[in-house]
Amino acid sequence: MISRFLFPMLSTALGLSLPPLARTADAPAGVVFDWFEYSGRDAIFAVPLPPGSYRNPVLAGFYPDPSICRVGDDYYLVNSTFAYFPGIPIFHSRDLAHWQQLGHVLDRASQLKLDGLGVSRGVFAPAISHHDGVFYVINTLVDAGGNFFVTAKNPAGPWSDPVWLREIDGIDPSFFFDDDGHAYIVNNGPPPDGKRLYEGHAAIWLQEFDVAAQNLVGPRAIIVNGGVDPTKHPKWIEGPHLFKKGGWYYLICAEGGTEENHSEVVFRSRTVWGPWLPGPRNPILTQRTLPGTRPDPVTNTGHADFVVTPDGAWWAVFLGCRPYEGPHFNTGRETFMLPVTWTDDGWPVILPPGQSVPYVLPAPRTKHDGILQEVTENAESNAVSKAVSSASSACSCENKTPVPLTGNFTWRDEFDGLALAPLWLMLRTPHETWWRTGGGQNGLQITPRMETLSGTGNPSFLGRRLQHSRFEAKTSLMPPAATGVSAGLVAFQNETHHYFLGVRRSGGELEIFLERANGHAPETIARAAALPAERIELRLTGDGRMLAFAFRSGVRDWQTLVPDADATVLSTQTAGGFIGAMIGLHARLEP
Ligand code: 6LW
Repeated sequence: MISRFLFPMLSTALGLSLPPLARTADAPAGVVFDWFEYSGRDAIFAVPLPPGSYRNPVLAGFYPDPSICRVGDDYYLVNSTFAYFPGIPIFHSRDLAHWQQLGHVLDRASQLKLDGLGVSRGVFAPAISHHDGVFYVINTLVDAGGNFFVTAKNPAGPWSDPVWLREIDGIDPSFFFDDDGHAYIVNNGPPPDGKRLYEGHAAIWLQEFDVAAQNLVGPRAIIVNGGVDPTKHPKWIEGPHLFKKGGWYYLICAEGGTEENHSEVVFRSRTVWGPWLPGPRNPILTQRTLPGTRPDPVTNTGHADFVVTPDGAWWAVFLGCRPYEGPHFNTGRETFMLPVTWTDDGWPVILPPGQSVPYVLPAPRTKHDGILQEVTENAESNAVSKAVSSASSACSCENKTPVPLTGNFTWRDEFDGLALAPLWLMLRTPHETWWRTGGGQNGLQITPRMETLSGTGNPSFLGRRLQHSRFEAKTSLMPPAATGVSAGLVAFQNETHHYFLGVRRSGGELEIFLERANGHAPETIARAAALPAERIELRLTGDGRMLAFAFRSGVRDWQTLVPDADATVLSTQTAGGFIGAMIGLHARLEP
């Protein structure tokens, strides 16, 4: 009974219309993973959270380019996901500080074709808005179609197929629905006449949008050329958002590039077409002037979006990073939040110059904060939080155990739901269903396939975000029955930077191996024989730049395979790109 319904239900829960993977008589069986457990223990998160306060980052780990909107008492937030599938997680909150994932905006293969893309291409910065009962998410699919938007009546989905905006180039589009009935799309684009006068020279473009016809109309114009001070050759003006307050139009943008010079800047104008005057105290957020030696630094801050509470308080979400040593961070660009203050002369400030981003600060005051505070404090304790599958999370989730998204916690998935928890992502668009969970089946079954972590296909790999620099990830699996199959635990940054702690059969024996890709093709850096056992456990422990890989077979104690692998292999500084590391499960046919 169960298997008859399993595949259709899975497909619905992930929004995929995929044929089940055909198994020929001689194809190896799926590898069974019994459970997966992830614990994070960052020192900065051990600082207690006083009542009425919240913790930064609000979304720890690879949650970059946040965009936010409010509808009544409800807030919604989205992030970029590059070549991961499903794309663009959407979160809900009633108090701005505690978020729960509703699902993904791009969860169908028909919406998101990522085939062949490098892992840092694809879904760049999205922007979410709500207008006239409709939610809009606008985005750029880099190297795979360009700018588009999708719409939904219910933020939990279903979201429409993409409406492509072929006439716009550049990235980071954002809608602005004016109160006079006009609507606009503002985005980053090329400098005037496409002539870059210096590296990083870009512009902010504006064009009117016809809501009824769902297309762009009228002239396209540059409203900011270069950035705040063109004489200083500002780099990478991007991530624009428009809003109106007190008779002024405001434009906020990221400037400086998404690394150590990142910042947020502001302009204002009496008309939407300009002239746009830069604020007198730009940047309104940056950490680039702070000493590199400060403890627990938050770096690379910028790419903000604003929201106003029903009682008129302004808040900014933005991205930032938490390096563990020098410039190295493995947790990617994370979502932070700070209050916005307004100066007497009518300019917003996120953080005055020279101040560092606080990790704990007073929460927004909302009528819901009492209830949610209690829920989140429970989730943040050492109690093990269990996976909630996406099928049940596409609802108003306040009564369910929230999945912890920040702070220290342990999260365990026994894969007993009929669908994968929405934290699990895969590389690029799947074209067959190679994973199977729950419904009385054993744990998670992953069908080994030829695609590898180094390729540009959709390998049999499910990953969740690394959210801490001090962490432990463990799994238990049935060793592959057949030779020619390997399976295990992966720490993935990109195609050329990852670790694979695997189990395989070699000459009738069980072998544990560690593969490392560090800028080149993967190489095996350690091997050990394991005792025959029905189950093998694999463990990855991280602490700053040290990674330790261990295994346990049968009842024996943990055996360390490699005690001191280099964690900076997984850092953005080493690997480049826009994404954070993922930890997950993988099965493959041996190359
Ligand atoms: C994004 C751009 C940025 O589109 O990085 O930090 C790019 N800001 O605005 C990729 O996330």
